[in-house]
Amino acid sequence: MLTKLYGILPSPPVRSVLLCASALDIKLDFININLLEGEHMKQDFLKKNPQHTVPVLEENDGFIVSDSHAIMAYLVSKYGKDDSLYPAKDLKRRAIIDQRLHFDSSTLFTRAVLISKPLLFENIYPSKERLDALDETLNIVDQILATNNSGYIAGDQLSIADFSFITSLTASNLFVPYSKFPNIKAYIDKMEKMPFYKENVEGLSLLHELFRPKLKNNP
Ligand SMILES: N[C@@H](CCC(=O)N[C@@H](CS)C(=O)NCC(=O)O)C(=O)O
Repeated sequence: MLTKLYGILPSPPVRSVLLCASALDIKLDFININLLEGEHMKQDFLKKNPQHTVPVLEENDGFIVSDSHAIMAYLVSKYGKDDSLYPAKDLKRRAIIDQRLHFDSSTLFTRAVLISKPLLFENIYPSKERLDALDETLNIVDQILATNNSGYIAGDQLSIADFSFITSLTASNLFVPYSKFPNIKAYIDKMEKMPFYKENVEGLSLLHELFRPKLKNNP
């Protein structure tokens, strides 16, 4: 039996795990959890993840781990042919990747969610403060990419941090267009050409379909 991944395609962190699985060339059994119908609040799912978020990974021996960043680190360590996407022994490279993963968790994805969640569930249009906070974050990402100057978000090669950033950035584009951030634009153009990127396409377009009508009807 395949390892299970609980999620929903429009979710950026779910897609990060799918990009990672594709880069590792592993198949997962995808189980849809419809957040819009509240399936993440049902007892069966809450037993797996009391935080009621997707993605959640479940191994056949009953091992369960949630959070896309933790899941990707686990998948590389357990199933990777090598550890290049998340090094076990190169501590300095791993520290930089960890910094980016925490930045995504604490700031980039979170600031986008502070806009998307009220809009999706309560039709609350984002305040200027929230849009400015996301704009400020994208400016930081643009600077990281400029300083790094490798085409990757951490160090000079592909890592799991790229899977987090590419899904968070392409989702944030709904609210703050990245056209004014040249390094983000170049980064996305580069990632779109990578073989694993195909896993981002359908979910991203579903996310845009969900939000576009809501954004059109607001100031
Ligand atoms: N840091 C988490 C964030 C996961 C997350 O917030 N997922 C959203 C969907 S994009 C969710 O499940 N929201 C439902 C909820 O918060 O109840 C990760 O990377 O997995």
